[in-house]
Amino acid sequence: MADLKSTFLKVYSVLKSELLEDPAFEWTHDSRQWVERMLEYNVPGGKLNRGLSVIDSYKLLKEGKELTEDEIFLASALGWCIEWLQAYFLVLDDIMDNSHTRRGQPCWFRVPNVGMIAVNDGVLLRNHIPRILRKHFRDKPYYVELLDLFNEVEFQTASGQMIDLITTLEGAKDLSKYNLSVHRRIVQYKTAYYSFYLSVACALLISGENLDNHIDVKNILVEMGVYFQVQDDYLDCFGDPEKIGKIGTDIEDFKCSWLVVKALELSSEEQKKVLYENYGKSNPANVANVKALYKELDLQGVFAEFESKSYEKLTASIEAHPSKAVQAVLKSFLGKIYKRQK
Ligand code: GPP
Ligand code: MG
Ligand code: MG
Ligand code: MG
Repeated sequence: MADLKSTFLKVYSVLKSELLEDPAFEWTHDSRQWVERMLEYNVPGGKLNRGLSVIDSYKLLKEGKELTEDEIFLASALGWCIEWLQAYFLVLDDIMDNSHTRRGQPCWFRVPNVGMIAVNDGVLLRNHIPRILRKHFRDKPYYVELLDLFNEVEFQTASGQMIDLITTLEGAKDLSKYNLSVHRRIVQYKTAYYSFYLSVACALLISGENLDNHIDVKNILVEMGVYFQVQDDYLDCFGDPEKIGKIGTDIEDFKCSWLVVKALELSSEEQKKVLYENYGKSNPANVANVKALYKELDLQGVFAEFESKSYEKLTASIEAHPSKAVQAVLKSFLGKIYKRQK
């Protein structure tokens, strides 16, 4: 595993060097230095689960057949495209969510002299993906499919982000608009496709598979993605910022988080009043009141219950899949996120 990660990180260095020499632009010392610093700050510092999963899944799909060096490089390059996509989303999401820290450091837009240049850096990160794909996959029979996949998943994510943002306008008017089906729609689109389906879809494409034949796999991964974002919502309030590397802002931001939805479901009229009066305010005293109510309602216990139920359901749907190789891919994903603390 440590070995896989170091091979993966070497591919990052190769891709970074290529991007910094991209012949489509006339580089200067300053421009190259800016992009290099921006990449180092935003691309390789996460858990790398999404990226590493492309290699993992590809191996499992090949059922024990040793991968060639070339195959490992290509799977890694695709893994990095997903990490680039994630970096692009996070740089912009942190501006939109007015967040403070990410991966244990200040959000990129909060770094002195970066500010709103971060918006263009996000655009650049996004544009690096087709540059990488063009350089390494242009001659592959699945090139068009790959471009199409990244485009579709990006569209779904941006649409999810849009509803994540506009739903808060409705919530601010009337908090009772928040419910589990509104929440599900948001998280399915903003998180599940790019965080779960995309890695496996990339592995399937380089294995020569047609994605239309794997809708069942997609459905299971989307369910897993929903579960993953519920964990993210939970950790936003109950996680240790030292471990998750970020300070939560969902309460301040009026987000339709799984926690507020559950709180609305379980509250008495009295408790609802506390929510209505304190949710969506940036004053720390208001935030503390919301957190105290969450504890009073034992949302930690409600979440623990949800977590084990989700695990059981996901395991059952994975075991119903006809292919043992696909089962192994999906189980490996689930194992990586079950009861995660970060
Ligand atoms: C996670 O939401 C969703 C994203 C990071 C997708 C962003 C999409 C864009 C098109 C910018 P979140 O705000 O809960 O994540 P976090 O808790 O990590 O800030
Ligand atoms: Mg967000
Ligand atoms: Mg955010
Ligand atoms: Mg979050």
